[in-house]
Amino acid sequence: MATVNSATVSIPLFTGLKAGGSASKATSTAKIPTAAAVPKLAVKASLKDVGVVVAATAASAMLASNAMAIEVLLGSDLGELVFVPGDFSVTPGEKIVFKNNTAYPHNVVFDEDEVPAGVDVSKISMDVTELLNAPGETFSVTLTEKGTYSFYCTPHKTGGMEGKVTVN
Ligand SMILES: [Cu+2]
Repeated sequence: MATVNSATVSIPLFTGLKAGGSASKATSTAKIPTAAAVPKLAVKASLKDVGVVVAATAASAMLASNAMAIEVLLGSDLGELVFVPGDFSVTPGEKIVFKNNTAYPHNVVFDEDEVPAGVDVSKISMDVTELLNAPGETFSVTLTEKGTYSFYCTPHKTGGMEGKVTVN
């Protein structure tokens, strides 16, 4: 079972929300009487929050329905040079699927100084000269040795594109 230590994928307690329908319904009923600039802004903000909740719920449902794999995005939806999530846990043998999202090319290389003793990073890393260039392109790896592993993206390491996975 995948666990994600990132706040972005936690499910807020938001009962009564049905994905899809509610948001569009809210739009059609959001007719604000004239000279109501401030309430209009408030409606916009709450609609935005609804969108975030729907996205978070979908992500969690996806992880829950696929207990033996976790997906890690390369590049955030906003184009930031990060792994999403950047710090997570898996069980031994669970598949980790790194997927190109934004701001590619990316790759995934494990740090030989920050893996459990005896792990050969060349067997779990992409070649440092190899890059994922296309949207949605993936690199999958399965870790069996318990412990903490650090990894990074070669082109963006200096920009801070680093991540950590704990196998437990
Ligand atoms: Cu990168």
